[in-house]
Amino acid sequence: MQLIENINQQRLETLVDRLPQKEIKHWIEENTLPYRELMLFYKCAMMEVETKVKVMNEELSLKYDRNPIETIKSRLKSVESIAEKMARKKVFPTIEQIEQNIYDIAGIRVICSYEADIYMIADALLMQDDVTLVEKKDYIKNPKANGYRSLHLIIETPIFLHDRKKYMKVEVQLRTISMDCWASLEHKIKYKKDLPEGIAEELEHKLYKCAMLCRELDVEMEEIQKEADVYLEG
Ligand code: 0O2
Repeated sequence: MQLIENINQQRLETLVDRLPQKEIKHWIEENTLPYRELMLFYKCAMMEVETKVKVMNEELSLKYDRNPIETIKSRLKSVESIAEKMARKKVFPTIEQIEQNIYDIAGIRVICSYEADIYMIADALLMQDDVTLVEKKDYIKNPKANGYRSLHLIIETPIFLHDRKKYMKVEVQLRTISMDCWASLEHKIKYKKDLPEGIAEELEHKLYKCAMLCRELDVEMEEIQKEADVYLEG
């Protein structure tokens, strides 16, 4: 930190252009204490949001007699992944710049039963008066070219420290079981070494077809649930 603060802004800009991921990781390691404190704040924010989602699930499962949420997973972004993103986005290596530019350090993944549940949970979360929407990417209404579907929200929420309140950003990814299944497997396949060009394209095409099947499955299952609801309510 000291080292970075002693460098003037202009030098820093030239430096950061050349800063490879390895050096950013080294900077993080040299600034262990402020970095660890920042990570602790993100961990607290993650816990806050996870609790909010769990509370909603409890309440909604009583109301609808079924759990709209299947699983909640949370993770703090790894040092390697933060360093890679900082290098890619040319973020200056300071604690403030990390906070201002990297939005997905604290991440919650909410796996819902149906697509309708995703929007119900997202709306309910955004209605809470200590939650502010920073960014929304709806890859369900607008899937990515490879077939990836999920609703991504970046929200800001306060954490209450012993002497102050601090606002932190948390990424919330909401998806159905089949969207999650596809994304997990696609991630594993995609990051499995370099594939020859022709093969890579062929696999991408097959993965896209699987994404469409997952979409069909979501629609069908939701229809079946609706049919069952008619009998259960009646
Ligand atoms: P991890 O380990 O999950 O954190 P950028 O990261 O700069 O490209 P941004 O805005 O962060 O941009 O990206 P976006 O579109 O909001 O998506 C980021 C995260 O969504 C990824 O995190 C994945 O978790 C997930 N994601 C997005 N696209 C895909 C996809 O095509 N396939 C799969 N399997 N997951 C996807 P990270 O940062 O990659 O890693």
